[in-house]
Amino acid sequence: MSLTLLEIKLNSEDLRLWSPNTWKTRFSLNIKGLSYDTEFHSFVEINKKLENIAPGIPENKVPVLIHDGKAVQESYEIAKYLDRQFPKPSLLHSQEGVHRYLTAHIETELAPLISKMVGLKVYENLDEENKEYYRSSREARYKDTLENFAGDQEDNFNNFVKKFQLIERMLGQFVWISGSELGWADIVTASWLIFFETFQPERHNQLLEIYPNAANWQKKMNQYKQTNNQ
Ligand SMILES: N[C@@H](CCC(=O)N[C@@H](CS)C(=O)NCC(=O)O)C(=O)O
Repeated sequence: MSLTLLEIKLNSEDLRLWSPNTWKTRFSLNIKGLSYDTEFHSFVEINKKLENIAPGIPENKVPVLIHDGKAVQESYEIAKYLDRQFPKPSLLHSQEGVHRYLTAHIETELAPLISKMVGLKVYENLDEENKEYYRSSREARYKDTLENFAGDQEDNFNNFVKKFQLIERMLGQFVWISGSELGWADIVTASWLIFFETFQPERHNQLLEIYPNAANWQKKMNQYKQTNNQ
């Protein structure tokens, strides 16, 4: 049996595992205790050659997981696929609606603020060709320059802290964000926090000083960051 995860790389070897979306799949595989290989591609390579590397995928995006020659794309689709192929431990617990609701909150309320706080740092860690691609694709998406999109960093952080309260409250009542068992909502939150920590370590630590439940939860999630497959 072979599993290969297609990842996205920046210019620096020190920033090897940074992408929130590929971390979602990394956590999914690690939680299930599966072994896998990792293949790194730049933004430009992904956009030029992904269809050749992983035939049949609909988008030029990672994560893509190749399982015995079959390519599966999109972190949530991959999680569902892994639950079908390797049922235990389950990531979705047959509770797709609950996980989708929780992750919609994370992806629409928290993730955009993280993107504002880290976007320019991602850009700084690209070579010239990838910088050009990143700037033009993001500016088309934001309909604004990277600099304007980033906005006021103090405001972004204060907003982020406010919106994170919901998660802190959940973690006061439940062991995991997903409830009594570790699941997809935990994976999504932890993956976005890794993105934040990679580029804004001080702000990230500041957040966890404010929210002790989240700090304890993150320690528990960290055991699933460990992998021999980097
Ligand atoms: N919803 C997708 C998002 C995938 C995604 O946006 N991946 C980024 C890496 S973090 C990507 O491949 N971007 C390539 C590009 O922008 O050209 C998922 O969760 O898999």
